[in-house]
Amino acid sequence: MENTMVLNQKNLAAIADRIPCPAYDRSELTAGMVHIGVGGFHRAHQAFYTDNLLGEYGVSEWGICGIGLREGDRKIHDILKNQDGLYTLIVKHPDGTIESKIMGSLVDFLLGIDNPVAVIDRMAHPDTKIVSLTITEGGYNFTASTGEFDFDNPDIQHELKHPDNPKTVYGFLTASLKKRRDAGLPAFTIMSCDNIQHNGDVAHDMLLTFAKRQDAALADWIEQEVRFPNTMVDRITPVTTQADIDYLQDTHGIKDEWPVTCEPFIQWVVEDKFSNGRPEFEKVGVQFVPNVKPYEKMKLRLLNAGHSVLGILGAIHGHKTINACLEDETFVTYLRAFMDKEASPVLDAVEGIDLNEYKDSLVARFANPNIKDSVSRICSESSAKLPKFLISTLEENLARGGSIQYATLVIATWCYYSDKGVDKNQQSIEIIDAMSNELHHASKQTQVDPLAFVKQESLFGNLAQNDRFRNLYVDTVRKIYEDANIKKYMQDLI
Ligand code: CS2
Repeated sequence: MENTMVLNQKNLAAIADRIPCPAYDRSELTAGMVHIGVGGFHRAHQAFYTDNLLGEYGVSEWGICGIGLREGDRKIHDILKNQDGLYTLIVKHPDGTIESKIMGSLVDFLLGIDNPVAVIDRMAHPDTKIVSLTITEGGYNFTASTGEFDFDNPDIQHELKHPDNPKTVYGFLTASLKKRRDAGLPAFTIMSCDNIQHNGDVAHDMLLTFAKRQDAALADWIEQEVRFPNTMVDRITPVTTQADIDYLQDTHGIKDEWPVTCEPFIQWVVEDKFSNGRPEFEKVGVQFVPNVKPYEKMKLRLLNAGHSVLGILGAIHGHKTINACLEDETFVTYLRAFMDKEASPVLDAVEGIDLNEYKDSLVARFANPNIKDSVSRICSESSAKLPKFLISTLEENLARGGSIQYATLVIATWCYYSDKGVDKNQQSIEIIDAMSNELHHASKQTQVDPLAFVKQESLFGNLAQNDRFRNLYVDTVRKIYEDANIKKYMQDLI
């Protein structure tokens, strides 16, 4: 398309002739929310709901200031700065329809590594009423099997000694809350939007553990003043590809350096407990409930675990995307068997939700051929995901004498995956995991000690000591090491 327009505030009026743009006055917005961890998911989810709210109800005090705490956040920071916080959300429907819209809810972006004081000041600003988080499962700094806060983390050690020069989310939260307390300002709400069961409770427990060690009086104030709602968040948001960037340029003549793509489905269930007010998100479809826990568990143990089942088995089989797995009858049947026979029996009933319909909808969402969610995204950081999504289901089934075979095949395959880094056709697999060295080292011992991988207690607790599990696991991992034709073993179980 001729006459490409760079996405920024100056060009917005002209871009609005091409695709829908924010019609509200962005110059009026203040940042009632500060969000740490502006990845694709935040931009497809909370920032999307916020954009809808700002557009439909003109509530100018609920803009979002993005915060990045890691060097890895610099790229998104620089791009969003150049684009005045604007970006395109590209919603891809299963029938091939694509809806693109410019989002305007991000009003500023700060980098903690460049200017920690600016970040603290922004969080301590009277306008800030909520600090929300998508810092990933690994960002909460606890040991997966025990849930204990990890004080050995050198950044945490640094923050304990230098509270004015924070590095992690915990140091920034305590520094800014201290400033608010000292200035007589109300506390903000801390709203976790990560895929962790009881994410608000976890954020509370971890922050309080840290704060007690850093400043006991402050910890008391936090305990009394800060609310930590649990939330269940959901929208499949694949990694943005060059093809998505080109699509915008070719189809609409818009140059956006980092658009976000996602599925049409979206859900957000939030506990209605806030320290200092909240946006009326219920007006744009957010569900506020007294207790979010059954929803979270259902989502993590079916959607996220289902993803991991497909991702790990699919990676070794050689499928590149989740929808490719769903085009393969063996994978569809296996996924459904895992959900019906292992995940569902240990779920609590969720009022108003028919579990069968929910599972059908997941299968349909995974099959969306336009989403092309990569298996490598799903498998990334499995060491932070599987303990919560899959291993907990397995442990609960062991305790009740339930089926464990579907999850065990996934764990044995994960061992092979971590060891070999190739699929069954010897094609290499890119492993993205903060624990990849440890995983590789442990899995490499499998030939000498078949239980070596599951003896990693930080991930598996004492699973390796359970007779029923160990017998099945040893048998399964041996077979996979003899012949990595994973589909054969899947078919044996369905
Ligand atoms: C995925 C999630 O890799 C993963 O953990 O299951 O990113 C998933 O796409 C989102 O939680 C959907 O809400």
